Amino acid sequence: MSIQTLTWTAFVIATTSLVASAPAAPLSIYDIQSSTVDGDASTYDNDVINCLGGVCVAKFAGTRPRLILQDPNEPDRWGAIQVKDWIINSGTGEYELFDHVDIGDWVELTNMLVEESRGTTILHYQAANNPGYSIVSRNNPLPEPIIVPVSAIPAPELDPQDWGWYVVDHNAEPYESMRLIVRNVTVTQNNLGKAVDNYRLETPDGDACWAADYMNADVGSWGYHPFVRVRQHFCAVGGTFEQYTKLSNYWDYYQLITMETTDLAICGDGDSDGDSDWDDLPRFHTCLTGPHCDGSPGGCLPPAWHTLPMGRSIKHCLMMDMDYDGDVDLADFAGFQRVFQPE
Ligand SMILES: [Ca+2]
Ligand SMILES: [Ca+2]
Ligand SMILES: [Ca+2]
Ligand SMILES: [Ca+2]
Repeated sequence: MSIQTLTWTAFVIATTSLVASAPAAPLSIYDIQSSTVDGDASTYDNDVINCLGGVCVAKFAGTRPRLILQDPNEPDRWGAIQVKDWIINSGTGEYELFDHVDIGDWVELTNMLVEESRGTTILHYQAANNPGYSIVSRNNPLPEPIIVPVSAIPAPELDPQDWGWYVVDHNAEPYESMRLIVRNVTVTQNNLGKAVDNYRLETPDGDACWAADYMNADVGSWGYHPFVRVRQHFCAVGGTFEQYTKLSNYWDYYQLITMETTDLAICGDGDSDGDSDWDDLPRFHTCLTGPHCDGSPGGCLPPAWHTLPMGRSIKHCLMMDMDYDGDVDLADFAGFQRVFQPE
């Protein structure tokens, strides 16, 4: 072998090893969620990947801390993912990722293990690959929750063969870990699901989904929010959407997880204290848009509703749109009078 051939061979080996050790191109949340083997589990399950990440829209401390990241570039489907961080720094006693990321931070992730955990795709932060994340920017606006028909996220069905509850299909999967809102629903059943903490939300047409409050900051780790009672009606219910699967125990269902009291919007209850009285009138006035929805600032459609100059932390005027037509006008004032119950 000539010197030239040897040199070329060495060059090829060096180049090849350089390519092989280069990090793979980072994936978007959409890439990870939308590539599935069966409409559900991600094809990246068990892979270690880099992710372009998204905006932190929620944090759930619980006993096993999790963040939820949503990519504002994917507002309609496959746009969110949960990230778990169970690694406590022995020096500081803090969770390395969870305790350093705030809501509104855009977080990029490296060397994350993709895990299909009980039906939900989760990125697993690993100590061995510290730091594993970087905060690209702070104080980003949160992507809007999307209003979906209840029929888009149907409740599971009971299989009389084994008395298990199973998803009808995976058409709801693109919404996994995204923030959703359903409207005009009534609690028709509770004590459902693996942890006996699910409840059924049903529309007047009989469409139904399952919900739970285990991530609700105003509830605690288990149990129902005090607003959640059988026969309670809500103008809107918001939350994070996730799947729970444990087929060995006959469970596979999608559930809407409320995150705070304001996710449970009782009609006419503008200050989220569970009743409709004089204190709710200011909210009605602020939400009052008139009958024309033209998308102008202060108009009737979200996201304008999000930016209303109210001191209280109510995110929507959906509790005041009592005829569900997308505006707050005199027709809704008639509805407000019907639910109005002063002390
Ligand atoms: Ca899933
Ligand atoms: Ca998924
Ligand atoms: Ca009230
Ligand atoms: Ca209306």
